[in-house]
Amino acid sequence: MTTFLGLPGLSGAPQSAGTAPVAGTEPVPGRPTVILAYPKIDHEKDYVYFWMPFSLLTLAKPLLESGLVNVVLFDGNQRDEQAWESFLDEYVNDAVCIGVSVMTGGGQIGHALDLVRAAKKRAFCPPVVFGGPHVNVLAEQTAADPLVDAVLTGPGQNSMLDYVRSLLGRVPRRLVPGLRIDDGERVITGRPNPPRTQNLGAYPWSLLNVADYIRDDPTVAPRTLNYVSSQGCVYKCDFCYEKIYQRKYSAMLAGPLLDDIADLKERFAINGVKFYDADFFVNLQRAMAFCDGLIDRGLNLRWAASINPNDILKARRKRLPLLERIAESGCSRLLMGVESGNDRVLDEIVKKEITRAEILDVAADIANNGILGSYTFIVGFPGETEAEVEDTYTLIEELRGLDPQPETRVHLFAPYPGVGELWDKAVELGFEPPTSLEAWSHFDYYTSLTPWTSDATAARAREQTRMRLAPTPTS
Ligand code: B12
Repeated sequence: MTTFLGLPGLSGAPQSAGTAPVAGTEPVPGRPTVILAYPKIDHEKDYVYFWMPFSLLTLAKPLLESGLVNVVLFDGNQRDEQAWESFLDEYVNDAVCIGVSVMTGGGQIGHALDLVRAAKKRAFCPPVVFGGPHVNVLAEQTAADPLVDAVLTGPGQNSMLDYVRSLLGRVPRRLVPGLRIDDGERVITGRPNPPRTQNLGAYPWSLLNVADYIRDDPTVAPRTLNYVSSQGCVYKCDFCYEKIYQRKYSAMLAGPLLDDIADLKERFAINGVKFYDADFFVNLQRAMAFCDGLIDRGLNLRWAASINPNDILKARRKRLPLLERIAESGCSRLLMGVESGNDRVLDEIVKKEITRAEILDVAADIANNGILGSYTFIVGFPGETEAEVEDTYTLIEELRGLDPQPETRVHLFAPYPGVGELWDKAVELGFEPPTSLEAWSHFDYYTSLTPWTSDATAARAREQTRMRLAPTPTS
């Protein structure tokens, strides 16, 4: 039994996520309500974490700041279908719309459609608008689903408020960024919503019960909270969803980020932060300033984040003591997508802009600074040979010789919709993608094998995945 099944809300115990009236977000009488829903993700076996839905906190902020609407947030990872019914009882009649966030895979689309079906059974259901990573790659297909009234492509903090304004008759629909409405008879589109994001940080935490998201993370600290401080990525890895940001990158400055972290520490007594930025270290000056700030302010936190190996090489070229400062400031773990141990695959297929030798060098540097490296790999790329896969496993073996011994995680290549040449290649080689939103709801990255990936390959990848064990559930 994993921890998330034992959480309040899923066991039927009363709890407050999203419903308690809280400072700064109390509903103002007379204002319409925007319902934001983060559907449940069916976690892979033994994965005990889910985290605060920054996808929706990011949207909620400009909505609340506008003073136009009340916002309520439902997290399906915390609360079950029965709780959704009660939530609808309380809010749906005053709602101007329901905003739903979806990523591809993990069963989230299926759970999203279940939430919407329940809402549409009501005597009154406002328009349902979908957004999120899946929409950002398959907007047209998502908008065509009969349960979906509209989609908003791109950063929601730049579009959701205008969509709400359009529903309130204050903005014409053609001016809503990223809007697409397809009712089966006609299609209405808004203006483009560029991938540049911004407006991050100082989120309306009180829409959630933050305490419910604090985790005992053995690789970080006993009271760890997640955080997202940037969006986008500047690298070109060909399999990655982040390419939809067209290598545009927006990040909070170190000062406001430190203010936010200090505030969370003060309010919720956290002692660890796990950053879920695609790459926390794109801007090296920001990263160094963040580390300095943690030390100068005496925040005494442990933290973890993702890094691209090229960030470390770049820091060396600039003679910045990046890893030293990261370690000194309390970073306990760095997550790095290594992808392959073969130079042809790294160069031609992944476009990782790094060699096997450089990876080994960078990983040794991370270990020498006492930081736990957590390295992820992908096997089963289209066109990858057995010998090339073997190189990945020998690299894993070499990395395991480091002290502290790194975590290693081997993923099977899964084509992500619309991303890069690898998607086209996979389709060419016989991968049959789902053709509707409903069909995507059954798609699971961990079991949907590409035609050229054997069960033996999948079993070996599982066997070579070695992560520090998650804590035992206490309740
Ligand atoms: C945290 C996280 C998770 C958490 C879940 C989140 C949670 N709250 O518990 C966990 C760890 C469970 C998770 C799981 C998975 N994840 Co995940 N995850 C992330 C991560 C690292 C951060 C998400 C986040 O908070 N981002 C910050 C917010 C602000 O950005 P955002 O979500 O994109 O939201 C913006 C827009 O998309 C849009 N938007 C979002 N929702 C909505 C809703 C509306 C109405 C509107 C208008 C707009 C809108 O506006 C937002 C603000 O700009 C992202 C990568 C990343 N850095 O974003 C991957 C990512 C979302 N995950 C991804 C995937 C595929 C998965 C998995 C399904 C598979 C996998 N291999 O990891 C698994 C689930 C599998 C399983 N069975 O366990 C992909 C999604 C790709 C896609 N095409 O959908 C991403 C992008 C990673 C990647 N680079 O490939 N994930």
